[in-house]
Amino acid sequence: MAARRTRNGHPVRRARLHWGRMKQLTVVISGFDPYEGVSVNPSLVVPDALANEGVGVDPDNIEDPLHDVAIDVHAVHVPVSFRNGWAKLRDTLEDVQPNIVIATGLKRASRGILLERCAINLKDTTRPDAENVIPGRRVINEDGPAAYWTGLPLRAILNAFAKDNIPATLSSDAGTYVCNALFYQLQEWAAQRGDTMGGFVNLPPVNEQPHPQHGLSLRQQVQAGKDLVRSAARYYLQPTSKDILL
Ligand code: PCA
Repeated sequence: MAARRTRNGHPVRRARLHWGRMKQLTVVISGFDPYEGVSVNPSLVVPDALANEGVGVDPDNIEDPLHDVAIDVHAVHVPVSFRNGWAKLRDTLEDVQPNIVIATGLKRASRGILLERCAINLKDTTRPDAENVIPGRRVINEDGPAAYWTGLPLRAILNAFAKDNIPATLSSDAGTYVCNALFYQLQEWAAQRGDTMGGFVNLPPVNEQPHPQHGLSLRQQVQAGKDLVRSAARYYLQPTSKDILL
C-alpha cells in the first residue's frame, strides 16, 4: 500500500494503522423475519451484508469526517411481532450500546427506498402478527407523545442516494402495523438515552430486472444501506441543520 504524502512531502500512514487513535462508532441495523411470503427479504439481507462487508469508508479520503472512524455494524433479525419484535431489538441495544440504530422493514408496493419521517403512537390493524396477535386500534404508549421524528439526517441521505442513483422518497409514516410500532418504541428508547440516534427505513422488494414501478436490485439496496450508515455517522459526529429535512 502506497503511503499518501502531505503537501510538504512527508508520508502519512493510513488511518487504519492507527487503531489506537481511531474513533469508534457502533451501529445496529435491524431487519424483519420473512414477511408475507416474500422469499428474499431485503430487510434481512441488507443488514447482514453491511455487518459482513462494512460500510465502505475510505481511510485515505481525509476530506471525509469518517476517514479515521471505525464503524462497527451489528445486524439483528427480529420477528414480525408486536411484542417480541421490539423486545428482541431492545435486548440487542442494551447489549451492544450503539451510537446509531437503523431499523429496516419491507414495503412490498414500493419502487424505491422510503425514508420514514416519523413514528406514530398508534397500532391499528386487523391483520394478525407472527404470533397471531391482532392488537385492534390502540395507542402504543398511553403516556407517550403522539409521534417522534426520526433521528436520521434525511436530507443528507437523499443527497447520498442521488449521487448513487438510488430512487428514494420521504414517507410520512411507516403505517400502523409492526414496523411503525417498532419504530415508535425505538425512538422512545433513544429519547430516554439522549445519546443514541434512531430511525427507520422501508426497503422495496428485490427486483433484479430494472422495473419502473417495483423494487430495486439487491446491489442497489446494499449500496443504499451503506449510504444510510455513512450519512448517519457523519451527522452523529458533526450535526448540522443542512443535513436534516423532515
Ligand atoms: N413490514 C411490515 C412488518 C414487517 C415488515 O417488513 C410493516 O409494514 O409493518
